[in-house]
Amino acid sequence: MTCSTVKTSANPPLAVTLITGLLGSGKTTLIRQLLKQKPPHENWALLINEFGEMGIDAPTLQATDLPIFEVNGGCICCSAQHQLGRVLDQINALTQLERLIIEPTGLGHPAQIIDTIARQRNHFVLQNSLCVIDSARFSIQLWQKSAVLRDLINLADVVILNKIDLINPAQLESQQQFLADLTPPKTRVITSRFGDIAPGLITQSYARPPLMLLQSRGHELLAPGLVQPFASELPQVISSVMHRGSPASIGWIFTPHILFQRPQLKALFNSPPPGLVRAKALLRTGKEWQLINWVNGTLSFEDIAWRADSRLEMIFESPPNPADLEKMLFQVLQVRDL
Ligand SMILES: Nc1nc2c(ncn2[C@@H]2O[C@H](COP(=O)(O)OP(=O)(O)OP(=O)(O)O)[C@@H](O)[C@H]2O)c(=O)[nH]1
Ligand SMILES: [Mg+2]
Repeated sequence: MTCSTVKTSANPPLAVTLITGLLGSGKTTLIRQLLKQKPPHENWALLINEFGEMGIDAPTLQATDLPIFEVNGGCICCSAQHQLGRVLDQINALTQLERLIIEPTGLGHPAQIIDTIARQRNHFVLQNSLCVIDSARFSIQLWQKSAVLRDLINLADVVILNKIDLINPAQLESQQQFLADLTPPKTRVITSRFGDIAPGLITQSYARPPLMLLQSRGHELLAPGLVQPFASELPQVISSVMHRGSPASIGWIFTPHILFQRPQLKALFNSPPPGLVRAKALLRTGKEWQLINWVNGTLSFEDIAWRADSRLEMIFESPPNPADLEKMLFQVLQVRDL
């Protein structure tokens, strides 16, 4: 698509769809499905926010002919909030857009994002917010333990129980019942496999309760200096960055000469490094590249049209020891010709 950079004040506010959910719940997968449903005459933009520095999600969406704005290395609800304002200004300068889809990090607190959009009410209007739940991980215990999850669900217009292929009908029924009993009642609770929701959901607007009591204090703001490059001992590393907070993230970008061996990768994630909560990567595993996801103990590989470099991002409960991780990674990679 082409978007000119001249805009008149007559344009109505741009409809925003916010896609929230805990780490690895299936937000990017849902966006890929939504893009398949996009009417050809409509122009959308994507704003993808990742906690880690490396930027794994945006390249997986880049095959689509859309403007994609990335904010990496922090959450747009807190540490990267100024970047959210700056990116919204850039998006506002584009004309002919009909929708903006925002994926915040799986660690983010959406209230601040909603507030930022509300402050720009002349330019943006939050049409709907969808919270994606990993039904294989959802439980009353998780609900009781995670104030962030409670807030995500409370703030959402639509709750999507995703990954229902991984649970049995009795578990699904009890989760649906639990969500149906919430106060105030959710307008819509739907189910999905790999984000396969019915078309049209994101064109609907929903009435929101005027006041909501949030329970999470959000997460810490990033102190300056918390995110820093570190000296990698691995071959062909272009960049290696660590965020020493809690949660913590660590990531590497390698030249395309590095080949990652699938059996060794599987072995690594079979006994994952202690405290690992999420990993994702775009890696050269043969002639081709693959998107690799590790969520909740499950490792998956998916072919992807990416050739630029190999990049790996891991999120930990607290800062890991980079040297220990690099020892593990050294067993997995080989230097090869292109
Ligand atoms: N079995 C199953 N796996 C799913 C489903 N939806 C998504 N996944 C997988 O879950 C993993 C994480 O999906 P993503 O879409 O990257 O999740 P995310 O919420 O964007 O992750 P973050 O951005 O890291 O928070 C991927 O391996 C997906 O293929 C589903 O309905 N069933
Ligand atoms: Mg994602």
